[in-house]
Order: sequence, then C-alpha cells, then structure tokens
Amino acid sequence: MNSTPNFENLAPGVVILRQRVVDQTAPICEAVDWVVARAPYRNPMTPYGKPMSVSMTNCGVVGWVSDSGGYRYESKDPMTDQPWPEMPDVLSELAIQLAGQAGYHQYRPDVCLVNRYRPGALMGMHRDADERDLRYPIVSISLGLPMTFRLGGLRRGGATLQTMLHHGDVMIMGDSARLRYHGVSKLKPGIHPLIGSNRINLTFRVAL
Ligand code: MD3
Ligand code: FE
Repeated sequence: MNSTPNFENLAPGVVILRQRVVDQTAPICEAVDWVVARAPYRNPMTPYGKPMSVSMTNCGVVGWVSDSGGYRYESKDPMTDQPWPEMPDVLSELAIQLAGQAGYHQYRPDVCLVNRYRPGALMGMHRDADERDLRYPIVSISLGLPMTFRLGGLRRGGATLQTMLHHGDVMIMGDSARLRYHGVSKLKPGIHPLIGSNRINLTFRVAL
C-alpha cells in the first residue's frame, strides 16, 4: 500500500498523495463547472450570523449547508429549492479510486462539497462531524493556488501540524484522524495558470 510514490503520512489516518490528480485537472474542472452552472457558489451564513469567506456549493444526493439554524446535510439546494446536481461519474469514480489507494474499500461518497477560496479567504479550525457514520474517510482534492493546511488534535486548541496543499494534491482523512480539528490559513494572492486567482477544494463524504 505504501509503495505509491509521493505517499505521505501526515499523521495516523491522514494520507497525502502529492500531485496525484494533476493530469486529471481538465475533466475535474469540467465536472466542477457543470455543477456550478446548476448550483452556483455562495457564501453560507455561519450560525453566528457572519457569512463565511469561503464560497461553497455541492453535488450529490445531499449537500452540506450552514445557516442560522446550524450545520446539516440537505437534499435540496436552499438557493434554488432544487435537488443538488448529481455527482458527476468522473468525480465519484476518482474519489472511490483515491480512497482505495489509502486502504479504504467499499467507499461510495454521496456528497462532494466544493469550496472556493479567493485571496483573503480562510477556513477556521473546525471538525467535520455532521456525517452519520464517521468510519468512512473524507477524500479531499486541492486545485489552484497553494494554501497552508493546519491539523490540530481531537480538542480545540493545542499544537497543530502544518503542510502546504498544492494543485493536484489529494488528502484522505479517516480512522483516528476523522474527528481532528483542522483548518486552512488565509489564501495569499496569486494566479494559478489553470485555475486563476482561486483555490478550489473538493471534499467527498459519506454523509447518510
Ligand atoms: C482532516 N476543507 O470542507 S480539506 C472542509 O481545504 C475542509 O477546503 C479544507 O476542512 C479545505 O470541511 C480542508 C482537508 C480535510 C478535510 C477534512 C478533514 C482535512 C481533514 C477531516 C479531519 C481531518
Ligand atoms: Fe473540514
């Protein structure tokens, strides 16, 4: 399993496959554009009444939403009142393959959360705990500008590990890492030749 070149273990349960999907940039972006045309990016409100600096959308059976009522998965996009766009096969098949490379078989993601960061945007330290069965990992694909990812522990505060996530990097978080706090620092200005002044992160989840 650890024979893949560029296979890194950031921490127990956290696998990074550097540059893994660089060659799939075009089909991934085409799929994301298809989703965004049907469910536009928006900046969700936090339950505390401030819009997030990250723009988000989803595809799949459900989508992750945040508003004054809190965080949850919903089967309809509250912006259009329509079901979320279905997850393009190219994305679900890729996520299944990536999970398998990290040792997770039987992985069938039912949602892909798409996060778009513009310079200045960030995601504060948080845990992802809205999914029903936390035995399934999260598969993350990073595109565009590089950003500093921070991994904390199981409780808020305390020491963090840092690593840069670059265009085409894949991260898979499961097992004992699944509930660790994590976040990303403010995106620095820049222009990526293929993605422009953006960082796009896809996170595949088994929510239901
Ligand atoms: C480590 N996204 O959408 S992806 C998120 O880059 C989120 O947009 C970040 O955190 C981003 O919830 C980080 C990598 C990631 C995702 C989930 C994790 C790392 C994780 C869950 C547990 C531990
Ligand atoms: Fe997260």
